[in-house]
Amino acid sequence: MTKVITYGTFDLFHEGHYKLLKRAKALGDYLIVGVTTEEYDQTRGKLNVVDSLVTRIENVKKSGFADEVIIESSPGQKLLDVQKYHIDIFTVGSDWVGTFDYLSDYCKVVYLERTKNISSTMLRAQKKHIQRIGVIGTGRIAGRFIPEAKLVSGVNVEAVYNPHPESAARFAKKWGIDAYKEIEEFYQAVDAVYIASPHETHYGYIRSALEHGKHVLCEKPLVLQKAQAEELFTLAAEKKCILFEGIKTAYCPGFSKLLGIACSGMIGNVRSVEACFTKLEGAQTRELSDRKYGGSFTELGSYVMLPIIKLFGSKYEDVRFDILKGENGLDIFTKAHFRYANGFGTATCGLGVKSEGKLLISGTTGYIVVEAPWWKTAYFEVHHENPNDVEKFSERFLDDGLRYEISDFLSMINGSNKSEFKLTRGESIAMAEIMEGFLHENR
Ligand code: C2G
Repeated sequence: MTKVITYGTFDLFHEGHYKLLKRAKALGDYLIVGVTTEEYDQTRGKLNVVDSLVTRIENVKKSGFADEVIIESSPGQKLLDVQKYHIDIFTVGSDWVGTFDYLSDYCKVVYLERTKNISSTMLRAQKKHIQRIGVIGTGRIAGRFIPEAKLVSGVNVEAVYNPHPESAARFAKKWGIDAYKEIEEFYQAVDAVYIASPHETHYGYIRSALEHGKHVLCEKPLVLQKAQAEELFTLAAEKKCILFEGIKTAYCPGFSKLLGIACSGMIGNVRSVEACFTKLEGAQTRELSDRKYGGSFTELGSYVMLPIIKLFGSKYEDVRFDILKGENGLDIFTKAHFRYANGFGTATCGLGVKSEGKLLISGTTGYIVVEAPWWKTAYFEVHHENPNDVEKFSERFLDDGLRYEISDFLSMINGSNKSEFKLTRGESIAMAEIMEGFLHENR
């Protein structure tokens, strides 16, 4: 008798799960299915799991392919199960290729092709909707988005669009999704889009996506002009669509905790916020060669403005820029100085100057310091006058950390406005205004 084992969360049970189990069963005579516990999914950083363990087990049983269901509750369990149950074949979807090769010393490891498009009749029949996401742009960040989206239950990245069809085809092949040459067809295939194209193209893509009734998660900077941001948020409201600016820091649990503490009075009244983010780039990179929209502030300014705007608000009295330019006239190091009625902020960013990437929040009774990479906030300290009086805080920030914004985006689409405060329209509009002021002065 050939014994096969497979594992999964099996949340919002869909056709992809069904087909996987069917093919797993066909590999042998007896199929064991391991269903993950909520705790295990939390430790491995999976967000938004909707169905309870009991429901997920029931759904696996209902498929009719499982001869036995077990519970998976810890990371090392697979190796033990394979030995304990005398398994001949371990199988899982192709999104995991390579990950479980270590089991091949004990049994055969088979990766079955993942089902690309899962929003089928089966889902509609169950009245559960999985948001089909399409990606616009195929650069580095788009590649980071896909593995992160896999860890958010309730979304499925299905499509990619790039005006250069070869780039789209390459990206689609790598990630097992569909490439579209025509943007109209692309919009037909998805419910929401993630825009990760060059900065200056954001406005056009956001507009067209909203006009097609698609929710939008757009990489920072959302747009480069205040009026464009206002217009797009108005359009989103008219179309009853979510428009969300993806500054990952704003949605990560550590940063939310930090803001809560800064506002709680633990350091008295906040009087100064200094944020710095530098990342050395070669002269040939897009960031340093795109004469019109490249440079350090358009690239990194959103991150360093964020804590200032979050803590002091959008109504600054003045903002002034100190700019160091490279040979081609692009800013390689920029400081934006903000003045508020009760304090000031400095946002420093660099692509051609390296500095200490720190976030320092000073208050009337103490200060908060977050070392680099503070934009992936995982650990910070609260200090007071007495140098021995230091409180330490930490939160998880997993992998590339995009899953937090994807999870909040999904909650907003599903009708919960509970995360809107993390980055409001007013804050995104204020940042677009500052970008506009910067570009006006310096291009
Ligand atoms: N799957 C698929 N097609 C999809 C979605 C999922 O073939 N469109 C497969 C996955 O590759 C996996 C199984 O269905 O083999 C269950 O998927 P999930 O519930 O997403 O579970 P996953 O996070 O992949 O967990 O220990 C858990 C395992 O490592 C897999």
